[in-house]
Amino acid sequence: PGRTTSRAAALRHLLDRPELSFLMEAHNGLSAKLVERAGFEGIWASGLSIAAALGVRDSNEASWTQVLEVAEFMSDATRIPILLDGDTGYGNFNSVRRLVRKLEQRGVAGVCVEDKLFPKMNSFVRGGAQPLADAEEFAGKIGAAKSAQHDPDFVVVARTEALIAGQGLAEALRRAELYRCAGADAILVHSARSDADEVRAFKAEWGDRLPVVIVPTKYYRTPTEVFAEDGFSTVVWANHLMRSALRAMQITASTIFAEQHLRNVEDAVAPLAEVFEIQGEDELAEAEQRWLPQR
Ligand code: SPV
Ligand code: MG
Repeated sequence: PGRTTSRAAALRHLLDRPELSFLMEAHNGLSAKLVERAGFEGIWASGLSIAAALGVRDSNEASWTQVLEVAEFMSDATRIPILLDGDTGYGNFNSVRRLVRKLEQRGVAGVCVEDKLFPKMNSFVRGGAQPLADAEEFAGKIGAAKSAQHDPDFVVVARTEALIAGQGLAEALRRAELYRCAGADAILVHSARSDADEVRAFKAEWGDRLPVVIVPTKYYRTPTEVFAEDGFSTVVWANHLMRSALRAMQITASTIFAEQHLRNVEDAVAPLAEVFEIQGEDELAEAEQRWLPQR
């Protein structure tokens, strides 16, 4: 895509092109590889899923450098672009500048930052009690993020939680416009409703000022064609590998615990040969032939 092959350029293309694009959640190197192998063009490095996989809450209990380490494993494991869920940016405008530089160094194509307060809480817990950042302060954060990038294609997505916080469409639009003026490359508008009405109303009013990203975790019944027809840019499937891994691991753990043998589990889990293939053991064997003394 585009004039360069950088992953940031590839992410920018996914956001800017007229056809709908999809980002699939991953939370570690393995899940990132599986996203790529499934055919997806980009990865959503989900804050919720990374936290859950680390065994902590989605409340900035993992430090930002711990998240960065996970993102680096995901980046090393794949070639497709990664959009990191950067929560609130882990601090103020200055924290976001440093985050952007570190993400670029580690091959992450873009970051999404949301207009809540640090430490954040997940958008779906304790609905309503979601204090928003001051809009002007957050716009400064977006501008600072844009000023920090070295690769002109690095993507900064501004996410507004105005609808999550129950502040209504007008406030969501007001905030999105401030963030656009501050230099955001795209707007993510989030909703906790079980229908897509409020994000569709947002898109109708917003038009094509900037690409709009949505996360239909709660309005999963809305047909994807509706999002395409409305002209949304990108759909994020935000947590479904973490949730599928959780269920699969629960079943395997409880089966082995109950049965105290592996006979009923072996055929239900991935063969070890597949694990080695995904890890690239073949390449290491070849490299050993080449680089170790052959006696
Ligand atoms: C995430 O995947 O961490 C997100 C999306 O931010 S949500 O969990 O819906 O807030
Ligand atoms: Mg998140």
